[in-house]
Amino acid sequence: MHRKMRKKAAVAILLPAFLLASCGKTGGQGTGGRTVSSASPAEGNQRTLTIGFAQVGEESDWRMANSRSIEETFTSAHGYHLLFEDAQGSAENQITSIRDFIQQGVDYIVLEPVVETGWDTVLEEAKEANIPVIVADRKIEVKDDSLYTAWVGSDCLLEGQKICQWLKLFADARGIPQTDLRIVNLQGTIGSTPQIEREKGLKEACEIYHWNLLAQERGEFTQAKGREAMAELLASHPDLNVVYCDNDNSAFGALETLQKEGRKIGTDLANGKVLVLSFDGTNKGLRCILNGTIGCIAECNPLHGPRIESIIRDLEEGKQPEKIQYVDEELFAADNTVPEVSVNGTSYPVKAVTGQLISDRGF
Ligand code: GZL
Repeated sequence: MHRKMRKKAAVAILLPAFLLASCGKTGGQGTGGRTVSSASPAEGNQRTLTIGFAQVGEESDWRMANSRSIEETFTSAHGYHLLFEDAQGSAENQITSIRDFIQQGVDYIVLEPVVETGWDTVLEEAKEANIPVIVADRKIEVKDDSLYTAWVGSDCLLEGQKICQWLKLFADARGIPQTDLRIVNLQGTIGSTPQIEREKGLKEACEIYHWNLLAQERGEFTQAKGREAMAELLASHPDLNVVYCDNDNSAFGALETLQKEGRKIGTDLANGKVLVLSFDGTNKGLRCILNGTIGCIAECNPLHGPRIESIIRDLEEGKQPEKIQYVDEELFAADNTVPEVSVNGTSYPVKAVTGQLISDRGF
């Protein structure tokens, strides 16, 4: 059964009748609204907090792990009533959900924005309703940054800079001239922070190392679009030898197409193999490094539930959380050909992927 259906079914079994009635209220037009945790008497003197969470969608393994982290954190046992809205990739749906949350008088709004722009008006409405907004994962661009209380997420520009440093050093180590790198980019959702910042990292490196960025196609962070985009790129640029994928799922799609078209995949560029690079570091992505089909992955950590809860707890205790909170992330490769990379004077170790490393990770 589809996850959303399964979750609704679970909610239908577990929720008292009065909450079932409210289930429909959390779903705006076309959004996958559901009440995930029912209100419950909070422990001690803590009041039950109602959290309105506007999620991007279900486009990738990363997103599913991110949603699980939110649902496992904001449970009724922890004193929360979580209203979970899945926007199915539409920022318009998220705006509708935020208005629903305001109408319901939630205690906090948590927004993981599809794209960076278009939030000023609806966040003004949340501010007028005195509802704090916490932004996570991707960033927002607003005229007045008092419209949100704090942001927590990844430095996607640093992710791009790290993986490009790895590529530069890897080519040097293998005796491949930098100008022999012929790169295509499978872009994530256009206008999203990871797409903007990972592209910036790539284009900076192309400028510095004189790489050839042959073309960019929209992979939309999904396996299906990654498959299609890779087919377009192979047709227009059969001489490509590096595929820079904005996330693991689009990389999985690219790998399917490359294999279907009979292209050799791996790190041996000197012998005509196509080198695939990616972001996220999901379990499946790391297994691709282990089997030699992805050369390097820059981690993008999705486990934001506890980080968001820490911000909320600070606010409940009258403390002011840090406004911008970046999470620390790793760089993964098959071996130690490149033992570390340096970005803006800071060194980052490269982690060689093993079966143990994969089984020890949380997503
Ligand atoms: C990154 C996150 C991106 C992931 C993708 O912060 O927003 O969206 O890299 C996900 O896997 O779909």
